[in-house]
Amino acid sequence: MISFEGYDAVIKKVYQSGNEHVFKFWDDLTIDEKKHLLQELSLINFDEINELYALTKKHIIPMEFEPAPFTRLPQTLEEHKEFEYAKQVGIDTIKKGKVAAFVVAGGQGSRLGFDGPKGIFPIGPVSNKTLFQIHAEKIKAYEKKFGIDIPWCIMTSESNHQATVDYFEKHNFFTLNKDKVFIFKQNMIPSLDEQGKLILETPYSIFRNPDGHGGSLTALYTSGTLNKLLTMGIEVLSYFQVDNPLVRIIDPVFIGFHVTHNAEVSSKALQKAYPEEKIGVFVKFSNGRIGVVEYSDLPQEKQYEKDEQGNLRYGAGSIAIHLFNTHFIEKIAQGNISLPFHVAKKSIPQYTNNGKHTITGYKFEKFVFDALPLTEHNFILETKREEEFAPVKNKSGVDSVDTAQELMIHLYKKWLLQKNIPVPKVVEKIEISPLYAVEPDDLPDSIAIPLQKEVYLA
Ligand code: UD2
Repeated sequence: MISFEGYDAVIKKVYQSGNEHVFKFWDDLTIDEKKHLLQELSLINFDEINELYALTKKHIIPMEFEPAPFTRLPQTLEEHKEFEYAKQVGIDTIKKGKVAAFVVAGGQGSRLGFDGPKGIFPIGPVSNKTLFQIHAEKIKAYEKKFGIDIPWCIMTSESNHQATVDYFEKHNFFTLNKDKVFIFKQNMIPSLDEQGKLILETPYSIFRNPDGHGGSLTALYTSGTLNKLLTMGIEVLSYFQVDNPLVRIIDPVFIGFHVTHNAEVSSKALQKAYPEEKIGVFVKFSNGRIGVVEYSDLPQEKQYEKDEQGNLRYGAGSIAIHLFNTHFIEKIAQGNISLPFHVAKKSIPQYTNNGKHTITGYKFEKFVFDALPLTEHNFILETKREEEFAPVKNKSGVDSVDTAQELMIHLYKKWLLQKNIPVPKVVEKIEISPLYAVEPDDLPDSIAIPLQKEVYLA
């Protein structure tokens, strides 16, 4: 057994758990590298590791479920009145400074073939603005509209935290009040090989992956961000994913319904475009709780099942837009209530005598929508796909840069049309800066759109 002053207990645990292979390169390490490895190991909870590995062997039989009820888009006069009332409540809540924004941005742009935080990916079809800039400018616009500061929480992960902070600093936080932009890291969790053992990433570090966006609730708490929000009187956290440039970050109607329903979590739903679409679906479990079943866990027969009208029975898809009550997050975090881990079999680079080799192993992630079944009160609101969802996942094909940009252009044209502002035929691409209009109502009554192929209204 190796030894190192001050770390005897850690070393013992590593041997007891059968992970002594992590010391394979021990004799070649410098003192600092040895310390680094032992420090990483000291943070590992080996009981948890055993539980995670046990998960990979378990055949989890999902609880029975049926489609979840949701509030549809208004159709009747009565429903329109309800939406109008919710909007007023929402505006009131926002103006009282009770709402903050929260983006999860722990993922890398690897599926996009982009080396860096996904938020730095340029997506503006004309402006080339990055996802982060578009989100920041939306928040700026809402601040102006409602006459208040809107705190913004940004969750990063170990691999992109510094690059994210540097980016915001370089751009002066896009003129947002930097004291109200909270950038914090999510936690990491070791990945395991097929035998349930730790994996070396370098001779002196363990391969770990971010613990999923479900780790965000704990990270908000442990980073001290939640406490700051509570001190500021923030009651509602508007949660979204970095890869959706169409997200309506501050939506009065949604917020109003959340408040009037006394919801701990509220979510937006839209009709799935096709059965195989890669979004989770809202369900009601047999114990009466509401939740989301991820697309990869939805049994195939349910994926294609139709209702009497010929629509997908499990058609209410989750686009990862939620509102969280800050006291609910506090309750979860303080109560040490852990969301469940999901297992994914993935290729993982392992450090060996001959350099890095890819092995098959297990990564573990928490999903934020697993907080839904923990709620006493929740609310699901239908929304229009073309107005709120343009996921940027892939380099090409479905949910790609091209499709997202097309959806953006399509929405901006629709806004102008709603205002009876004609878009000349020669215009192929049009983009509206959030600082010019964050909602169609913000557009002036008349705009002379220049006769050119690409137009940016800013
Ligand atoms: C997610 C949802 C899916 C649907 C879709 C909409 C899950 C499991 N699936 O699918 O149901 O709503 O989005 O676009 O939620 N992230 C972190 N830390 C992590 C992992 C992810 O911050 O450890 C962020 C990531 O930066 C991104 C978001 O979470 O903003 C979603 O991650 P993803 O692209 O891996 O999720 P996806 O497309 O599988």
